[in-house]
Amino acid sequence: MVFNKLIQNIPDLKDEPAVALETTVLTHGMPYPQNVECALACEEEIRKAGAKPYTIGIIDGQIKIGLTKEEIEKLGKTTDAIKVSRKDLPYCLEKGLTGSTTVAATMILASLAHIDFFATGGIGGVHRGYSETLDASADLDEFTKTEVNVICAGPKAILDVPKTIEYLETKGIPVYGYKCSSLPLFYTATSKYPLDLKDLDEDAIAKMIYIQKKLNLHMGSLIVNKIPEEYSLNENYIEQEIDIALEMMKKDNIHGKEVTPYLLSKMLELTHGKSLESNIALIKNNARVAGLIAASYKRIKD
Ligand code: PSU
Ligand code: MN
Repeated sequence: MVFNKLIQNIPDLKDEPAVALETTVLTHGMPYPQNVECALACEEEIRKAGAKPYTIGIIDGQIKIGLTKEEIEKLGKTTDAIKVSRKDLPYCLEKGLTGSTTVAATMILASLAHIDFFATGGIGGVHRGYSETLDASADLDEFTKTEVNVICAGPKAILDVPKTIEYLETKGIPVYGYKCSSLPLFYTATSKYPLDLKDLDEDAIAKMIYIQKKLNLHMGSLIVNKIPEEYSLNENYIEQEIDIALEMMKKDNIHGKEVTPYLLSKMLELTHGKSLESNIALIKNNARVAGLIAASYKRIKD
């Protein structure tokens, strides 16, 4: 039947120190060619840390766990890949389309391959103006449904950070601070938001994730890793630019799945590429830490 064909290429990676990477950041989060360079550099960081990278996407309706270099290059160049989140997966697969997967969709596909770790830049969260728009990313709820542990640089400052934190708390999603005691805010390394689960190294996090599994918590976790100090941007400066981007978004009447890509590209323009430089540095750093945690986890399990 058709469905078996869809999943026949999904490997079983439960015994490997595997780390997944998403592709929406490749197609909708960064311009070409920096997007492709960044994707390949992340794979290399994971390898150097002693783990194995698997970049995930959908090519012509086929789920790919571990895109080849050529496929990454092709996806990074194309302008017609659709942004695939949880709700879009069946549509993209049935129609035979090419799609890049968001954090939520990548978690779902990674878990089919029994990949426990996944590195990205920033996850989606509760957007500013939530009380009017009800816009909160499907990424957040995914942690309550899918057992994958996501390493990121904290919620992006374009979001409503206190509401995003409260949401994670409400849903009981662990937020582990990798060598940090305050919540990193994507472009900035520190913040006024203290972490409960703080100052942890890769071995401590790997052990906690192992316990999470043994307790049958049936959920994912968020591991927050701060942007390298030299790429950290000034918080007031970023805030100022975000306000401008949000104003433009209102004027341009942007809604739904367009919101995040729109804001990311406006931030790139407004910061004259500085946000991109920081974005690349932090993703690579997350890939490295994800590799360290995956390698440590494998040692604990064995
Ligand atoms: N944050 C970034 N870069 C990105 C994204 C988020 O800094 O590219 C992407 C991720 O793929 C994330 C998605 O899963 O945006 C969230 O989109 P939405 O808010 O529409 O759920
Ligand atoms: Mn949204």
